[in-house]
Amino acid sequence: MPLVSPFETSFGRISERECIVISIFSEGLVGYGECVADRDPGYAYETTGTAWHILRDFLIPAILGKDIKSADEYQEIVSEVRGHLMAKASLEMALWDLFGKAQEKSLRTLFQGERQKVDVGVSIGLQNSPQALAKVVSEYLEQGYGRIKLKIKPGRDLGDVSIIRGSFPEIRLQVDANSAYTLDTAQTLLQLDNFNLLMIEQPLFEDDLWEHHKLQLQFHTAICLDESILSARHARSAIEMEACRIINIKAGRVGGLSEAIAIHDTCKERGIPNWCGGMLETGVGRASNLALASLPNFTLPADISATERYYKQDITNENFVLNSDSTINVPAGGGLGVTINEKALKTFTLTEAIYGK
Ligand code: OSB
Ligand code: MG
Repeated sequence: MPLVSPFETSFGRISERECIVISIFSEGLVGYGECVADRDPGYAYETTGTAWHILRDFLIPAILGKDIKSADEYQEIVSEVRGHLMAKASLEMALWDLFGKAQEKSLRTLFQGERQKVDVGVSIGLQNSPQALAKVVSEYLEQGYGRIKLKIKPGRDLGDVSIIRGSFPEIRLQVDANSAYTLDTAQTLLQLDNFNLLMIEQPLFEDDLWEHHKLQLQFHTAICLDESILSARHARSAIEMEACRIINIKAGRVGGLSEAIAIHDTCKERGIPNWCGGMLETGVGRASNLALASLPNFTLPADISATERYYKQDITNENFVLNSDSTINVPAGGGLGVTINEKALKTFTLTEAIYGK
């Protein structure tokens, strides 16, 4: 699916999003899921290719024809597959959609989410110059986004942030490095403490909890972990180690909505705020993110933007729009609360496979 504009991060540039859309057929209903893995292994090791392989050869055969009543039962069955959390999460999302549709309840209701609308922001990729970045930021502010996230990488950090902070002294601003620094190279980032940022997201490598602890000791600004947190256990370790003060949750990254909720609960008990991250999802994944972000400990603005920020044509009939208070409504219909635009889905489909008993 072509993005409205290319999205560039420290790990690469994406102009088109490639993803796997899951349909599970059961008892006359269809549940939809989206796999957040992209074509390239930039953000994480999983790709559409690895997810396709794991789904086809392991996860789908493990669940076909089985009577599965809960996400926990599903996770028990697929626990024989190590890792591949994005592949696992995509099937879990489709199961949740089915559970909700069968009970005629929204995912928000099933999760006991408290919000009907979610505070959101926009994540802005690296631009060609700080001037170009300032223009993009001002356009999103005009559209009504109340929180801006800038992507940074070595050489494109302090300069970009100081121009944006200088031009917009009052806005809620945060940065995301996607693991582009080491403890050594991150020393230049310490000057970010002067820019009143909400947080700095994932400065160091994903398996470096202890290094993040050392860096957090040097920073006044809160460190937020994204890539490092793959489970509630990781969240607990990171919190006990004081490796971060905020945790971003993406259901795809952690193996599914059930683990995402477990991380939320772990953080809530320990007074660590959460926010819902994004992976440039289609309307299917965005609906899932909104349901998750309705939970009470998601107290910081989500990376869930309006459909038009990502796609001219989405694969859902519903388009998500930004409210004037920088929120997006949580879908209220059964399951994910979205319907598929079959024609659009067909237009974008590269390959399709059907499995059944
Ligand atoms: O690190 O948060 C990230 C997009 C793709 C991969 C990783 C990230 C992102 C974003 C975009 O920041 C968030 C969105 O979907 O709006
Ligand atoms: Mg991130």
